[in-house]
Amino acid sequence: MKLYTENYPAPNPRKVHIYLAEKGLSVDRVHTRMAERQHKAPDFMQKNSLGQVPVLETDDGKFISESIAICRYFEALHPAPPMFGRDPFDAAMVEMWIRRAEFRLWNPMGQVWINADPRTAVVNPNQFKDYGEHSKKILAGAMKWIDRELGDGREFLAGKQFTMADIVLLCGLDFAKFIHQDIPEEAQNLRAWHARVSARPSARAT
Ligand SMILES: N[C@@H](CCC(=O)N[C@@H](CS)C(=O)NCC(=O)O)C(=O)O
Repeated sequence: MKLYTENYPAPNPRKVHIYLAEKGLSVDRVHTRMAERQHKAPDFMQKNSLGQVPVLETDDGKFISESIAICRYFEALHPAPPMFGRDPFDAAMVEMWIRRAEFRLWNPMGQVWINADPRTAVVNPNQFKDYGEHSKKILAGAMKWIDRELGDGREFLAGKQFTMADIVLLCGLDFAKFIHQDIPEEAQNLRAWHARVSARPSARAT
């Protein structure tokens, strides 16, 4: 198997890197240099028509895009330790929080990156600056909402166990920091959660 991937701070590849570290799995990595636009090269577009990383090439030469789909593929091959829930309710909580983290936090974060960050202006010359600025507020609101949710004292986002939902949130928050959108000072539950999951060895996977 081969994982076409990019290094930190690319947040979607990092989800897979952290997941693999948690599972104790290693996969050959093909460094797909985004700065050199290798993810938009014709041969790469054959692997993923969206021209995005990560992409997993399976041993029988098939391609899987989407970070969560790649992790689910590994999960089916290597169920232990479970990263997508231990029973039906748990699994629903993990799915619920992955989707909430993606829709509520990652979406506005992506809009800040695309529309308000000078580093993407070259590839996105028609930035909607107002929308980018507005998205900063939506992103901060999402962080405060998750902070309130964590106020019930649970250790991890989807419950008692560290799961894929924590990985999605961690990679989102660290990328948000990279684009200067840090966790609000008053969001103490979220800050404590962030410190807790960042202390895991897997968080060093970049
Ligand atoms: N939903 C996809 C998103 C993949 C994605 O957006 N990857 C970024 C790197 S972090 C990328 O390749 N961006 C280039 C582009 O969208 O053109 C996933 O979870 O894998």
